Amino acid sequence: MGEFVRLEVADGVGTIRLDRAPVNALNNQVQAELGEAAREATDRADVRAVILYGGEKTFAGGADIKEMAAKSYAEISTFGTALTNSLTALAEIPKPTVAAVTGYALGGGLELALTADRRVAGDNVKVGQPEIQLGIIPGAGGTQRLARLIGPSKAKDLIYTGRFVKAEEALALGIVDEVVAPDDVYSVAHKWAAQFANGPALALRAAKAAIDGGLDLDLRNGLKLETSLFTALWATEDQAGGMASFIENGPGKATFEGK
Ligand code: CO8
Repeated sequence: MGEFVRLEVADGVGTIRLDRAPVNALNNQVQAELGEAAREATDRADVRAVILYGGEKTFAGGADIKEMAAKSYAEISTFGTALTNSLTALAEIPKPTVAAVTGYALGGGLELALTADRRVAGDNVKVGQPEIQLGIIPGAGGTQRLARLIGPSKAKDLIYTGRFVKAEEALALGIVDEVVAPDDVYSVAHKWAAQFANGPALALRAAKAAIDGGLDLDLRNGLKLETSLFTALWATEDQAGGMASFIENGPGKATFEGK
């Protein structure tokens, strides 16, 4: 349990809660605590799905500019590598993850939201990669994850200009997946996450590994990855139980142990 980042677990859903007023700026300590929370959410069997949440006001305003400004080259390269590693640990949580985005998700804040499988946003949010206005570029996945998500030309527009994007455009661009009333952001994200709390955990893990791993490969090798992950599920109780349930009781009635 960190000072600024904590993992709260209830009924199979883990919430990684950022809590560093006023805008959840990502400093060295937040970076380290995000990595710890990612590892805890990965390791704990009672966490079956994860929500990234910055509270009702704002998701995250980016890396801590005041801490970053005076760093030496050696210090910023250490910090940049560590932040990227922590965000990669979040992206690699082998369970469904969703970011509940309120207020602003800017710079490292948007990069944080991009580590999730899905983004639910309030209709008043503003997202963007404003680093160019500081004379730098995104350094914790923005040039990579955003370009892969929305395509290179749209990502270049956002990264070259640094402009803030409102909820409606963010939805149209595919940066966020769902726009809801600001007060409903967490509950809508929670409803999505909760449906996996009693799901076939190993099949969900395989689905995420196949999609995310396959996107880094050519089609032929992606299909090989899929085949090996698919066939490995015959080692699970959930495959045996899921198919037996279908044969005996018809579709959609199976219950899963996550084993
Ligand atoms: N870092 C540090 N302090 C911040 C940050 C930040 N990113 N954002 C806001 N604050 C502080 C403000 O300075 C202010 O502090 P104080 O009250 O002491 O004056 C307080 O938070 C509130 O901010 P505002 O008064 O500006 O509040 P507004 O509601 O008017 O605006 C915004 C909020 C829109 C979030 C605005 O503050 C803003 O534009 N912030 C900067 C956004 C930004 O540029 N983010 C990108 C940062 S760079 C980055 O994320 C790189 C990531 C990759 C790093 C990899 C390492 C190599």
